[in-house]
Amino acid sequence: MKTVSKFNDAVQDFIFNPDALAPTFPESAITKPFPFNAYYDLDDAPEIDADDWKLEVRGLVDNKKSWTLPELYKLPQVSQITRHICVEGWSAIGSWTGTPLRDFLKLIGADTRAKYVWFQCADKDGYNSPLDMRSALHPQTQMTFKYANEILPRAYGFPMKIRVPTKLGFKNPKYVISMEVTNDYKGGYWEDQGYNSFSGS
Ligand SMILES: Nc1nc2c(c(=O)[nH]1)N[C@H]1C(S)=C(S)[C@@H](COP(=O)(O)O)O[C@H]1N2
Ligand SMILES: [Mo]
Repeated sequence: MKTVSKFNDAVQDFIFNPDALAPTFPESAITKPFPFNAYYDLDDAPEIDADDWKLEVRGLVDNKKSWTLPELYKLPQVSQITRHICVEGWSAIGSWTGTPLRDFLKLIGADTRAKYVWFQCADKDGYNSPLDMRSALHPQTQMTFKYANEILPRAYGFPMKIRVPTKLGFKNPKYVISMEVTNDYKGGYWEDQGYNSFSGS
């Protein structure tokens, strides 16, 4: 009984406490192949030229400079093996490597009292998603540059995605081109179609 109760405590903590850590897994648990998902087929996924790409930083930040990929690759990176859960009824475990978003927000002098970090993506008909600041500052929320220790493949969001293991899949934007620190709720691709913006813990 004690074990079950402990398990329940852990689950409840994860559901109701936005600062709780998402479970992590061993390499052997990784789902192969990891699924691709978007609102279009893989052939239509953005083909981003690394030399042209820049991450634009906007809104309530001290330093609005745009970042090139070589500049971002120089930031300290960490790895996580976590579960991605899609509302469409599948989940998969993967390995992502990158810079904790909270470290980057600190570096750019973001006003962390602001309500959201809003991400825009390069998809042909647009994709965007707001992330509440508390989740943006969560220790496992990551600016991701690698999948399975290799440069992030096109399917999974080259050159950069935001990995938020405490949130549902659609709150993990791929092909990110800009981030804006803001107090305004700017909506998102799935959020605007009725999916709950919080969608996680
Ligand atoms: N730019 C962009 N990001 C996106 C999507 C998308 O269509 N475009 N789909 C979301 C959804 S619903 C899921 S489940 C995951 C899928 O990520 P994966 O292809 O790495 O599995 O990406 C999310 N981020
Ligand atoms: Mo999804």
